[in-house]
Amino acid sequence: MYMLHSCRNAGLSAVVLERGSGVGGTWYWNRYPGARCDVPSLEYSYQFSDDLQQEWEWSEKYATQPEILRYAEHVADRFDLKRDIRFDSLVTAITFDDSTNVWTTTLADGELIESDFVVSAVGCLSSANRPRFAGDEEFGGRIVHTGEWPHEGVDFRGKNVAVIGTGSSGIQAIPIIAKECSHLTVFQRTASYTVPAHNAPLDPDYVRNIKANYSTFRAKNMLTRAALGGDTPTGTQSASTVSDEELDRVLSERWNKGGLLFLGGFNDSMINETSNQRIADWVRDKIASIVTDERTARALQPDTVIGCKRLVVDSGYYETFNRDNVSLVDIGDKPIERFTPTGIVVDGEEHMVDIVVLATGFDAMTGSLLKLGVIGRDGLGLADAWSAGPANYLGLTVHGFPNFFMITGPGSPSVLTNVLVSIQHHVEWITRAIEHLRSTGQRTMEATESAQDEWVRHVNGVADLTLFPTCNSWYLGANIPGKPRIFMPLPGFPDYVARATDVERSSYRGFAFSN
Ligand code: NA7
Repeated sequence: MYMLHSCRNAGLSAVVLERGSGVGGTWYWNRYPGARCDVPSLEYSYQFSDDLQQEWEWSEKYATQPEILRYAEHVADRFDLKRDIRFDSLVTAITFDDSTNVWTTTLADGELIESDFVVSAVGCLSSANRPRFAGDEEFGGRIVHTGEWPHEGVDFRGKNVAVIGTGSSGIQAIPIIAKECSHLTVFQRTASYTVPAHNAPLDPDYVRNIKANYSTFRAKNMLTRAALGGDTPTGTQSASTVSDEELDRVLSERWNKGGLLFLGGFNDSMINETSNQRIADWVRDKIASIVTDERTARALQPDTVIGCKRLVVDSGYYETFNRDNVSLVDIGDKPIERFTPTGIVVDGEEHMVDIVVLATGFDAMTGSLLKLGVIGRDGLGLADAWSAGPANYLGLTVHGFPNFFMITGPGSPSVLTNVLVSIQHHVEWITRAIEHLRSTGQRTMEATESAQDEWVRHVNGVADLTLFPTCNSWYLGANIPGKPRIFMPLPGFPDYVARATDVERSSYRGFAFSN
């Protein structure tokens, strides 16, 4: 939506093609109970219009999916965006013509649309991962995926429910479903670390204060590693050297405050194994102190690096396992054997189930991009170009694909940041690049192979300085069988912005232009 607005401001004619029937992207599809943003509302919002950020009133510290969807609707209406958004428009191919330098986009109904530029805004977590299980076609109940939730909702009353998956979506949905259903069985392959949200209605004085200084607040956030939480600076100590008392003091303070900045209590949580281990031990103890059944508590204690998979922010997750109508089935060592017409079998035991909720995540970062069927110069397919992983330059462009841009693509900080801030940065960078082409009378720009190779080395080099590559996360593509194992996002927002700005100021070093 911001790309469209920005194109209009630059005097370009643009059309948005959207497979959904409404705006909102991730907030349009993920309507499962408990769906909520893990970035505070006053930060997870557009900042391109001061009028917009002054007039919109968020009700809670962390906004729910319906509230964010209402916000997206409001933005679309306020800036009259819908007249250039074509809903229910599934893109099946995007092909570059080398002789005319024109892109042709094909829709599922066969319609062809020509353009000079294509900008992908398909999102990082938008291609649902729907694993198949033996016998699932014989299952007599209902199977729903959190990322493709039915618009009319799901009635759990009186039902035996299974949730498969304990990432952010499962962890948000589980406490709500547990309160409504007859019995909930949680099938957990890997335990996640989650910290409480301590969500609450927003204090009007706090909101007034932020709104009075919104640009300073935004600017401070942009200077942090994750473009998030500038008012809560990262600690200056190493967790590896502080006393047990100091460790407990810092982590308790962060835990009681709640949210993703928990790991920012120390300056080396994600780069120092000892530090990470001490923080993880502290959280494991916390889990044991909340969950009353010892066996369940042990199963809920993760043994991986904390923060390696995206930290989750919850409301009453661990407490939910103290309910009589909730049970945990650990499928880490003994996977689901099969579905039957009436349930799910693990280790020879059938768990009776009426509704299965797949909270099994997404083919992250590249899934939706590759589904676009992009064919670049010389007939090169994006899927072929990326057979060994998503090689690109600045996370914005790909060698062999002139005038094709990605918003929050792999190779950029994207999912490691407040993504609204990353989106804004990319939209503005892309708009200026197009304006540069027009003002210099050139037709196309394309990343050179050497600039791209160097960028790939840079992204890998930064990731290797951290503990991120140590577990089977979706950042690495490890959740999708057969996907190349490459750390896709680039940690560190300010350094990234500096590099992207530097490229721009050098008249686009690393790009080749043609007329
Ligand atoms: P995630 O974080 O990818 O979580 C998916 C969960 O589903 C995770 O626990 C997976 O276990 C589990 N999973 C995936 N496939 C299977 C199969 N085949 N069998 C059993 N369990 C499986 O997705 P979410 O939707 O929760 O969150 C995605 C992001 O959205 C989140 O980080 C926020 O940024 C918003 P695994 O860990 O792979 O062993």
